[in-house]
Amino acid sequence: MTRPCFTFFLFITILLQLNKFSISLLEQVPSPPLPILPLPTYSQLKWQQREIIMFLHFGVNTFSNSEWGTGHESPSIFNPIGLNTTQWAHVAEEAGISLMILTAKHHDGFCLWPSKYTKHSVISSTWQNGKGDVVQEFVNAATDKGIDVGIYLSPWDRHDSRYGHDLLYNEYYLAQLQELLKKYENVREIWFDGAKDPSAQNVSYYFTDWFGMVKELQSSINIFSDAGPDVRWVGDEDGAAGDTCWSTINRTSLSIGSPNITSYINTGDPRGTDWLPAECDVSIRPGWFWHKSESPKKLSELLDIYYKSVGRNCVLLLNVPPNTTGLISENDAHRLKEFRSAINTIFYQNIAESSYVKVSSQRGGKEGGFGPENMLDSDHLWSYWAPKEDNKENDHWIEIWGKDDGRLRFNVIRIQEAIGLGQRIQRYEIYVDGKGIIKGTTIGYKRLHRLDGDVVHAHFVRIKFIEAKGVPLISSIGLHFDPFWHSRFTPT
Ligand code: FUL
Repeated sequence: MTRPCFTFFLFITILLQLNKFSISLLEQVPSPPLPILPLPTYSQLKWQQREIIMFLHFGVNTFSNSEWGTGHESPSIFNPIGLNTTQWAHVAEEAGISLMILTAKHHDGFCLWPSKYTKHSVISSTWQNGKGDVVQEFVNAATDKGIDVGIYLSPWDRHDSRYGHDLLYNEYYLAQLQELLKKYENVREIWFDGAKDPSAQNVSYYFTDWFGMVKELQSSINIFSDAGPDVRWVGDEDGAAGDTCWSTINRTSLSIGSPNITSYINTGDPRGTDWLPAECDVSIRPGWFWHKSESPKKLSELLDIYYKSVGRNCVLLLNVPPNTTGLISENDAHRLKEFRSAINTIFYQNIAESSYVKVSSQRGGKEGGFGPENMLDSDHLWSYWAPKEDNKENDHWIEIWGKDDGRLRFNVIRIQEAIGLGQRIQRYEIYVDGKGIIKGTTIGYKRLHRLDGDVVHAHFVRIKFIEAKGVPLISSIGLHFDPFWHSRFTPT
């Protein structure tokens, strides 16, 4: 007689356990999706968020009115009597710039700090009777304003007699690297230019030794070169990335200084096994160094550059060269301020914030924490919309609708991926009121589409993801109005 009773008891217990299990499943907060490798490092993420970095080319070329010094310049010509690095930092601060990179040594070999390994430096200059140190003043001024610093140390040295004697020269270069990275702390980026003397192409630079030493001395630094290892060159000096631009690439296919890699580094590689995002270097003026006869680019040119660099998943490295007095010229400072203010004007208002945002599905359902509202907050890395992974049709989309049947007025579309979990999207399409207007490839940290033609007045915008390496994870979207672009059209 005890048997049926026991079976019944067992049955009830199992039912209760199952019920408990399903309740606890329901109560579980869904976990974030797995990343798609490769991933950025912490320092690369910090770098990406800077968006614009300031480059400063300064040295004997500033005084000899040249771009590539011969190395035979007398150090006495270097005399910036009104040098004021606080003014440099102030200009950067006003432009919302958080990192400044200075040419501690350019191809002419003249050093802006008192290196103990050469006399061809500020020591032999007229400036401050040879007692000055531009790099130190630069670091102090930037640090005072909470701006980070970076250093450019040209491997090509047209002055030093050791250049061309591989062992001797590489030791000399490495000694200067150590000197700089020991003396000036918290350097956030170091710039290795691949240029070589055209008549001495067989000269070897021991990049592996140099990079190893750099990381040993300052591990959170980002090393820039044609081939990284942390930041890659974009392949041109116009500040323009490829329309398709992956932060991923195969480093083994790259060699520093090779002219054959420029198109590969311009676009990156969806199959790349290394996270190596691109930096777009360009000067605010025609030359890298200051020349009296030159003037800054127009605001519209700078905005074009912004859309082609920051708007294509890259960081813009904009050169603003100090003049012979040792100051950033008034017209450059003014243009830079205008540039920042234009960017703020364009992106200050996000029309999507006052619209309805609908999505194809959301991970973990309504309360899962991966809803469309995450695309409208200020966290552009770790707060993101994630669709369900089990969507059979793989049909992932976002729609932005004007409220109360109102129309959306914009001419710029912004989309950002949650790159902390990898760069995923390979193909997407954008429709305005059902009409296809954009067929896009990569997105990455930030993708900006400035629309051709006049301003759009639409009921809804649909972004459809066609192909991706995993489910799309979108950290931010925006519809913006660029009045500077609009003004290029004759109003009707
Ligand atoms: C180039 C150099 O030759 C230019 O003078 C400049 O420094 C630019 C940023 O990199 O390779």
